[in-house]
Amino acid sequence: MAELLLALDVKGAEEAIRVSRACEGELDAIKIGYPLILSTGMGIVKELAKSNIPIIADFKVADIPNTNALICEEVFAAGCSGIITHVFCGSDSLQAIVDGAHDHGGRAFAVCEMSHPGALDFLSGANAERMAKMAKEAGADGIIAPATRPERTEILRSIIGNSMKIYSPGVGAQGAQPEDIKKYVDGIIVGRAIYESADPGKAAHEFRLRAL
Ligand code: O7E
Repeated sequence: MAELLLALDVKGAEEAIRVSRACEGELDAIKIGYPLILSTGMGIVKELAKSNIPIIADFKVADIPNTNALICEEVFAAGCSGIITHVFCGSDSLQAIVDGAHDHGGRAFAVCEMSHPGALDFLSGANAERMAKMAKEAGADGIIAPATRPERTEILRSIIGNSMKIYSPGVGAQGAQPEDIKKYVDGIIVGRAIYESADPGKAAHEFRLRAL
C-alpha cells in the first residue's frame, strides 16, 4: 500500500488552495516546489498546512553545507515538515540537510534516480546506486526513485532496505501507473494528472485507491 503525495506545481495561491481543498482527505502529503513558491512566496506553506497535511519542500537542494543548513532553517521555519535534496554535491552537503531537517523535527529525502529520460545521462545506474548508499549512511529518511523505471527502483530498494521510505514520481503525466510501482515504494508522487484534471478531488481519490 503506497501513500499519495500531490506535486502541487500550480502557480498562485488561489489555484493552490483550490486544488488542495478539492483533494482534502485523499492525500498523505503535499509536495511544493519552485513553480508554486516563486509565484506565491513561502507564506503559502502555512496556508496549506492549515489542513493538517505534511508539506514537503522540493527544492532539490544542491549547495555547500553552510548554505544547505541556512536553507533548512528557512524551510522549517515556514512550516514545512520535510525537505528534498540532491546527493551529488557530496556527503557533507547531504549531511547538512539531514542534520538540518532532524534538528528542526523534520524529515530529509534524497534524490537518487530521476524519472525523466535525461536522468539516464547522469542520475541513474551506478551513480544512483552510490547515492542511495550515501543517503542511507547519512541517515536520510528516504529517497526519491522513479516510477517510470520500476526495475531501477527495485534495485535501489535492495540497497536502502525497508527502514527508509521511497517516494516515487512519474505516475500519470510521465506515463507510469500506480500498479507498476506500488509494491516497491512507500508513496507515489502525482502532479499534473491531479491538478490539471477537471475534478482534482476525484482524480486524487482514484489514484489513492489504485495505490492501495
Ligand atoms: O509529472 P507530474 O506532473 O506528475 O509531476 C511530477 C513531480 O515530481 C514534479 O513536481 C517533478 O518536479 C517531480 N519529480 C519528477 O517528476 N521526477 C523526479 O525524478 C523527481 C521529482 C521530484 O519530485 O523530486 C523530488 C521528489
